[in-house]
Amino acid sequence: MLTIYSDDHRLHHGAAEFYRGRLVPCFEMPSRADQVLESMRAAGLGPVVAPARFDRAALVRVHTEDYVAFLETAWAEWAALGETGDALPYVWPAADLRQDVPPDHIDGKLGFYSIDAAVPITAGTWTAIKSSADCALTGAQALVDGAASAFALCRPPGHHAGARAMAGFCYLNNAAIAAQFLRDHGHARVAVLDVDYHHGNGTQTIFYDRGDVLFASLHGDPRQEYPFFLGYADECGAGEGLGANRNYPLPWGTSGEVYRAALDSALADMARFAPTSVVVSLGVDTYAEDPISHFKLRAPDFTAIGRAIAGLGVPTLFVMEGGYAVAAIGDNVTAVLTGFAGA
Ligand code: SP5
Ligand code: ZN
Repeated sequence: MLTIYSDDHRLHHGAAEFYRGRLVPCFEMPSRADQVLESMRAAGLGPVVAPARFDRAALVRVHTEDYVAFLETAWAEWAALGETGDALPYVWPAADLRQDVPPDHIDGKLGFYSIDAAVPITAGTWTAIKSSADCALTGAQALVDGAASAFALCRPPGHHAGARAMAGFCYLNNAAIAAQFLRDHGHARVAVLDVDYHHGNGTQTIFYDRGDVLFASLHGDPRQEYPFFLGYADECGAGEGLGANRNYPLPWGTSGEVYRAALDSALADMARFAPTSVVVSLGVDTYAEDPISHFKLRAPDFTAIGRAIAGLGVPTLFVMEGGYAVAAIGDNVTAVLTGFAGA
């Protein structure tokens, strides 16, 4: 399987995120991607190539023009204040406030264009997130060119990012950008399967009213788990997208066995949709030892996930999302991909 990877991810290294009243070190760190790359190479899963460069037209197919412009210039505007540490938001246009006027000042913009405070912007963030999106686009291009599968080793991840909002370590929604690219290049129906531990709120909202992109997600129940305010089972899509959104919230403590039963249901939804290609938002933060999550999956469960996805028999792009047990992240990702390739 072709892997697409760029060293540019190392240019994004946030110092801290806000959690329970304190700034805590970021769980989303460069060593994550390094570990995945090392395991992929050790497993001999196929060639690793650098991404091609795509222009911003592919980004603004799913993100708003003003949001992409914000991401491009945020660090420069922050640094112009004399700040040298990471840019972080501190005020948001929540209920009762104006949500229709983007502010001019960077402090206002950071809140206007975000959902939470787990999205540090550093000097190298734009370069890293652009390269991460290019990895996903290069993988999508490989499918357009006839590949049966590809793995975009994206970092930073993307599935919490909405059309005009960063959140949960995510800035550009790599999976959504890739899915839209597939739609724009001959794929009539694209299914996005999100197996990250957290609900892919960004991907859901981007495609919620569309019938040409199915979104199916298994994740920690939002009653208990981030992002809390989306990801319930009764969110089924709207308008032409009615029926093309499927959420499988699962409780803390979910075992591999229970997880696989839910996955089979999600895969059945996808099979009925008859996709021409599949994008998998591949998070392995469902792992039993993950430091911020509460499912109980182990390596054999990851192999089984890959094998089950292969059962769809459709060209498939894997896009890296979360997974914070750094020592195991590479082996867990490799287990999914070898399970898929060996099926
Ligand atoms: C892509 C992805 O997986 N994003 C996850 C974002 C989760 N953000 C909230 C995490 C809360 C951190 N909890 C720390 C618990 C330490 N014991
Ligand atoms: Zn996650």
